[in-house]
Amino acid sequence: MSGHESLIEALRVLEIQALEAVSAATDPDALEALRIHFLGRKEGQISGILRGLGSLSPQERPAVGAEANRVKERVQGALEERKAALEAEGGEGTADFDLSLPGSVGWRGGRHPVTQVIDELWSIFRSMGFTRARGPEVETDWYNFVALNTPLDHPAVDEADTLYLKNGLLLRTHTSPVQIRTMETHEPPIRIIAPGMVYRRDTPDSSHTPGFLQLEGLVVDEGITFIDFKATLAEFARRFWGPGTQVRFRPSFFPFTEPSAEVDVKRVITRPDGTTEETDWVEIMGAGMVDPAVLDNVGYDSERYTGFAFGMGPARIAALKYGIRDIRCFFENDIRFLNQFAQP
Ligand code: 2U9
Repeated sequence: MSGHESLIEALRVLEIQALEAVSAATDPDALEALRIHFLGRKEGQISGILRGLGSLSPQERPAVGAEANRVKERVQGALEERKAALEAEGGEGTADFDLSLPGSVGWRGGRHPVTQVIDELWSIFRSMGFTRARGPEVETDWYNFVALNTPLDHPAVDEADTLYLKNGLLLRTHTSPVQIRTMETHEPPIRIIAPGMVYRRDTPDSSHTPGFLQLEGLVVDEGITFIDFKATLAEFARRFWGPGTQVRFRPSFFPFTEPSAEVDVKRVITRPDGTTEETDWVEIMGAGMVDPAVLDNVGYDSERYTGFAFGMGPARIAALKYGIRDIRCFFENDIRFLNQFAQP
């Protein structure tokens, strides 16, 4: 190998070493050290070869000079490119990483829309002095029907409407047995709400599911009147649906209340996108003054005590509140549906 060939060979080795070192460098100081090592005017390895050109013959000089310049430019270019890349990654002196921005929060799940409604109903009644009562979902004819003044030949007792178990027990068709059990074990004053699952032999459609949540309430004390009944439920309705909500009581019939009423509200729906719509009257609950026969059945003196009761379906309330036309949406657990009710 002649002198100029070995110099060209040395240049190519330096070129490979320099490019590898540049791409491995992780900070600007390291890049500057590499620049001095390879291209520095005094000590630089590549510059050193350029300086030695003088000892070559005039015929050899141009080829080595051209190669040295090519390697020098290539390494110079690689240093600049690497410097720019490090800065773009967020090196010192760049402003593309804003530490003051809030972090991104991962998906956390949230309470089911019907649970949100039950919590809201509960907090309104709690603020009015109610406590929460619970009882079994498997019940007897007595607690589910007879004690509630519903004779066993009443259509609701029929197997077409009620889910019976093999041993003569049944799945409660309302939470009213909870109120009977509470009265059996407590003296007045009674002021309770009973939320829970109830079961009916219904074919599912847009407003029925065979199992559903109910929230019932009961107030019993001396001197409870129809005024207490109307005022409590109207106040509840305005607390839930908004202060200007119109409320009306329509005569109705239930075996366990006398007189009985259905409570309607006229409200304004606010959709998630902020648009609003005024509705017709919609029914939000059934209610009435507790039938004296029911008080007698639990051993209360119905001459001394009076009371009122009410019942509602939280999923139905949630459907009205959110403008959902098919109640089954709440029970299919489609995450795309439920996510719309996620809270911040
Ligand atoms: C006792 C005495 C009386 C509870 C009542 C209703 C009227 C009623 C329905 C609302 C929608 C059931 O879920 S729903 O289908 N409920 O209309 N419930 S009065 O009356 C009682 C309860 C217990 C001891």
